[in-house]
Amino acid sequence: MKKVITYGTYDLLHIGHINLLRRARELGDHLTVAVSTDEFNEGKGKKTVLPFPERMEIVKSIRYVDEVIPETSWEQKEGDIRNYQINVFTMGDDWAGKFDFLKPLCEVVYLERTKHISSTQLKAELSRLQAVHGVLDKISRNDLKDMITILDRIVNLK
Ligand code: C2G
Repeated sequence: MKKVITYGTYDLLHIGHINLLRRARELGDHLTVAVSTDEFNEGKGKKTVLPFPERMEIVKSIRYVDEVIPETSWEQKEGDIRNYQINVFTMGDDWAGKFDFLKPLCEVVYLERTKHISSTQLKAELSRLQAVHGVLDKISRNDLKDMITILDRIVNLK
């Protein structure tokens, strides 16, 4: 059995993650995903929206994933590759070259990253929407109607 491993935060799951996991699984017959713990993410300077147990459960429920383990440190990869008899290590190519030191232990594959989406972008979009809602909550319905009327007149100025 050809075993594959990949590592990541997997916060606010999106199509970029799914594309990665699908292609990672296609590299072998079994995919293990090491999901970053909240503590490890703090070390990465990443504040996640979803807590670690939920991110683990979500990743485990994906059809391409056979096993999930915690990622608690940068140094665990070599041990994981040995302990789980891994044949292929893979990551998105935003990490290209960063894990070549694993080449003596297993195949190292960098998969093309899905463009135009990231958990960071989704978080920024969510906070923008919250800001808009925050403003709208402070405006009465009548004031909002007046503003729409005024905007309508401006837009339809002949
Ligand atoms: N990814 C992708 N396309 C995107 C976003 C992410 O292919 N649009 C890939 C990343 O390259 C990574 C995986 O999805 O391989 C998980 O991405 P993150 O959750 O952002 O993981 P990251 O913070 O990069 O953690 O030890 C390695 C680290 O834990 C990687």
